[in-house]
Amino acid sequence: MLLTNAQIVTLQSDDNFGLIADGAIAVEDQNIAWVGPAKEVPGRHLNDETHDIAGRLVTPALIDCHTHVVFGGNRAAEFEQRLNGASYEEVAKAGGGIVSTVTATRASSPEALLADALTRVDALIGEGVCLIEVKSGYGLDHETELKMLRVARQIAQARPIEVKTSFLGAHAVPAEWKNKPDAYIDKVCIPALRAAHAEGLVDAVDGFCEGIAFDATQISRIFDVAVELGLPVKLHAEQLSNFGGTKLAAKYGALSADHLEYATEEDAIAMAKAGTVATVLPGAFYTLRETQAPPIQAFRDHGVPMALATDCNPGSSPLISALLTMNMACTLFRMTPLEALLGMTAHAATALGAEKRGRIVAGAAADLCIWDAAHPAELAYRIGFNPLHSRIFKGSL
Ligand code: DI6
Ligand code: FE
Repeated sequence: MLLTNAQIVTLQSDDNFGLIADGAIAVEDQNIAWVGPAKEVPGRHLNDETHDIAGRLVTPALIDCHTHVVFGGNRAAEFEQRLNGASYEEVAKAGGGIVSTVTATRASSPEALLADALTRVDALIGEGVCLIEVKSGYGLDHETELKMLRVARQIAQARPIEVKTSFLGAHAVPAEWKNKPDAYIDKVCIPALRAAHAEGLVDAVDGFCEGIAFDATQISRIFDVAVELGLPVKLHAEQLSNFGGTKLAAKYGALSADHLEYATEEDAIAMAKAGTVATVLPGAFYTLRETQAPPIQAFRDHGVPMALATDCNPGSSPLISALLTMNMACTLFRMTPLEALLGMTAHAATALGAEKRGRIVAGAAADLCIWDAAHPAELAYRIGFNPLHSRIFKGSL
């Protein structure tokens, strides 16, 4: 296949988005075989099946590198209670909060979990997303953690999308292990991780390093098992306080540290040295009405790549839009439209250890978006508007 008459946002350089004004892309066997100016198309591609895309904009497909799209129920009632004056603690005592999602997820059949997750995945696909990460972490028992990860794998069978899974057994201490976080890690979390890995269900290991969840010592015991199993790690770090997660993540050479509102310049330096991506999550910042933004300038100054993601979850970020995430990153965090697009493409790919994704370059996967837009800044600029014309997944329109 040969795409012609395209404005190609290659992201091969930061200079004007790496734009090729009148370009062509040749696709062969699910990969990009050639990209360049229209008048330089090599002779071997001139007889390919040609699609004139009428001057539209082409970007790499979007990547959502931090989601919790598999979960039971929702928390709209809790949202309402809080708007009527209930505190987060009161809601939790009344059976709300993360515990209610754990209860609903345990009670849901795999079929129901999948059907529910697909409603969210379809919305992301409709905006040009071709790769998502999906975490466990609402099971918090052996059986349900594995059930969530099997459902996450099934998403990629049910829809034209690629899925990377992260084991997040260390998301919260479940009610039955209250005040016994270490026992929970030893008796539930680590055995579930080993079993999930043995079943081929785990691409990375994640944790929630926070006062209300697990400390760095507890997370490091899980990360040690990840290292033993040859799995990369990532971490929810510095979301509500500076709790040492970023330095821990850097020490383990994590793919990414995520949230990072309370990270410091020193944390940014540690991440730069370790090659750890900073994944920022404006949906959670917005929903929790946080006022301290992540240290974006420190990430820039020290050359830490910034990824962006929805953090789609029923509690702190019921956000199911990659485009709105990009807009929020610009408006709330003062990221530029180029940084937002890199955050949803090339840097998101790095945060997932996904090679050959996120830039339009020969040899990369042919996962592309065609937009009814004239300039790449338009993607982050509008609020609640989707200019996607079509999506190419693994070389197929
Ligand atoms: N950070 C968050 O903001 C969510 N998980 C996490 O590690 C909260 C999840 C929830 O409230 O259900
Ligand atoms: Fe999260």
